[in-house]
Amino acid sequence: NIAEIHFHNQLSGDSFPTMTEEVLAGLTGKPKHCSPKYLYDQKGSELFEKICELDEYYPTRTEETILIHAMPEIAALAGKDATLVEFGSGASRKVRLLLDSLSINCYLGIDISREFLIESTRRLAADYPWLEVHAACADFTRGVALPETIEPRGLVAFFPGSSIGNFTPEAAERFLKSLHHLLPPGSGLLIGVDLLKDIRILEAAYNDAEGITAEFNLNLLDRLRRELGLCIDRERFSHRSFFNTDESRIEMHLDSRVAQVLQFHGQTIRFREGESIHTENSYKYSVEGFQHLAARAGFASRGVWTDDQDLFSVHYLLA
Ligand code: AVI
Repeated sequence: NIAEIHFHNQLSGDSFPTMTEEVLAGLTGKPKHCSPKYLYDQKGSELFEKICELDEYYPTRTEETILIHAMPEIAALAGKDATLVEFGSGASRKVRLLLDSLSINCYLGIDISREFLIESTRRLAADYPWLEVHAACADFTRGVALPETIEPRGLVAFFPGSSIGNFTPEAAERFLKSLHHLLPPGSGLLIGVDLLKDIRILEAAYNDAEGITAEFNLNLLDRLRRELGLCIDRERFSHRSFFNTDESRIEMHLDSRVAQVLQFHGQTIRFREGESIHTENSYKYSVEGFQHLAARAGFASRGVWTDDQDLFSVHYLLA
């Protein structure tokens, strides 16, 4: 019993560098880096779902608790018959909380991981038979657009999980500006933002005892090997993450355990022992710091909620 969804491909028609070009530029860059979006192949998306269940990884369950408590106020702000657009929908779990409590008749999930997106939106369509469900496989770091069949009325954008923290603050502002441009005045943006806190709590969340985060990070190398034919051996790298206080961000790296040389598309890539590929940043904000950033992008704050330990925040912003 497969529920029907309306499927859309990359929502922007512009031409962008390919994955090979981007990875090559990152590995030959100084310092070496790779965009965190490439962490999310099928396996990576599954590993991320496991991370969300970990004791150490507080953001997911904390955001859910905040959403549950704030739901009556969020419902009042979102109004009736809204269209919900979720960025980085992943397993589409949190959105169920909204679907159960808000007045929503159309849902669009946007995610970079195609099969994962199709599976999770199909499940959603089966569980909410009255809901019009759309899925768009798109890389929203390259700009945002809506499929033509989605009416840009009564829109509520949902960007949970503090994925905004995976952009640099400058890129976050650009992204929010483009969202502001896309959303008609009066639309809402419900966004989860992780907060600055005790370094020990932060570092534990990205260095879990079971090693799932390490596996999530190292899976990137398996993906580059499988999809791009890069001769790279995960045994020669190790996961490292730490809080960079000056930059207010968790950094995730893959450290080369040995000095090594790789060949990729005619380029020689040399690693010193201990040299890393920087694979992710996860910026942490104060409530006010994020409100200022959102204001610079044109959004007005209509509500902000946190948990009783001030671990995480959820903001309702008005376009
Ligand atoms: C998706 N994103 C918000 C997660 C984060 O916390 O920055 C990705 C993640 N990386 C390691 N653990 C989780």
